[in-house]
Amino acid sequence: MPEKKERGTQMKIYFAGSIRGGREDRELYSRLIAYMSTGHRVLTEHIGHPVLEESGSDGDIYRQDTAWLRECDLVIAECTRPSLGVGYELAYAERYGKPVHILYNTERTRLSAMLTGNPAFYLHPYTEEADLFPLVDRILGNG
Ligand code: 6K6
Repeated sequence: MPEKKERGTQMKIYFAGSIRGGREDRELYSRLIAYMSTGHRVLTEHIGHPVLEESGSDGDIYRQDTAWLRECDLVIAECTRPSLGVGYELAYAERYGKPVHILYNTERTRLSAMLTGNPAFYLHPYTEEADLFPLVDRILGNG
């Protein structure tokens, strides 16, 4: 993972990634969250944790995550691994006027037309993980 330059205003980032949709990309989420956390605050840093504790009820999770979605400055979602929860979060963020950035590996997924066809979303197709870090810098205004 490249070292990140610290510059600009600290933002509150809601990072979205699959949980019950499948944890295959968990380590990628973790690397992205670590990278974004230098200089910014990731509200959902647990998305990259190796073991997720089921500490509260599903209602608690919904209330906390929707509160963070209303509070955040922007949403960055890694959507290669399809997840109903992430899809819901993207629509929720759109409803609250939040900028939504969608990262997806075009060699591993054909993203839903409900995302690629939505002009409100910023789409960021990629094929190499290394390309993600400069991409994230551009999204966050660091590069
Ligand atoms: C532990 C094990 C399974 O679930 C947990 C705790 N669950 C969650 N904690 C926090 N956020 C969650 C949880 N489950 C889903 N989310 C939110 O939905 C996250 O913000 C993810 O971006 C998204 C994942 O949705 P699914 O449908 O893949 O679970």
